[in-house]
Amino acid sequence: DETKARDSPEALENKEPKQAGRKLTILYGSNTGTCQALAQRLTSDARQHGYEATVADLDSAVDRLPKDQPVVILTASYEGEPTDNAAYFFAWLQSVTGDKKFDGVDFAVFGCGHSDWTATYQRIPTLIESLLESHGGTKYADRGCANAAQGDIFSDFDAWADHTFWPSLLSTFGSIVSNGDAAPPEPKVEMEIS
Ligand code: FMN
Repeated sequence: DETKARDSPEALENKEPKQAGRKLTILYGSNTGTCQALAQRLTSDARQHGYEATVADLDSAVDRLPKDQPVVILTASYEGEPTDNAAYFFAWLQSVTGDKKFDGVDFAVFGCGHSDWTATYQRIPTLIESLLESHGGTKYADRGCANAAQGDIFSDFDAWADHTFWPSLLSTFGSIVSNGDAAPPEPKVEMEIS
């Protein structure tokens, strides 16, 4: 019976190598660790959505924003300026000219801020989004924002991730988990009629 199952066409189909997870790049700008922690959180969620995530700070992406996989940027602002590990990245974005540089860059942005900084609330995430867009980048999910002055940054982030980020990412780029693995059949329930 086992041999039969192994040699059946269905069994051979199941021997096809599983595709590796799709790729996702997570970039953060963080001074005191909040956005870095959110990046770690997203990384562990990625796997269960069929994505293999790479995490790095924004400065490591200067002149190398990937164009072959979606990018998600999580960042704070300080007195309206970028974090220490996003300063080169932000200066580089501002130096870009023309409307083609980020053709092929698919991105989404989440900002952490504090509304006590009234004039510069969410300045850096907002500017990163508009600079990427104005130079040809494509936004695949609406920007999220958390305000440290009210509520909890982590639950605001989770709400954005669950209701905006993942649904947009999965509908734009697909998911191995949902496309590749058929749901297991319903167990048969046999009822005894007496
Ligand atoms: N948030 C803003 O939205 N705009 C600001 O201009 C701003 N300036 C800040 C300046 C200081 C000195 C501090 C302590 C916070 C400021 N914030 C501002 C709030 C931080 O961006 C927010 O707390 C964020 O969650 C910090 O993220 P991080 O831990 O990843 O660095």
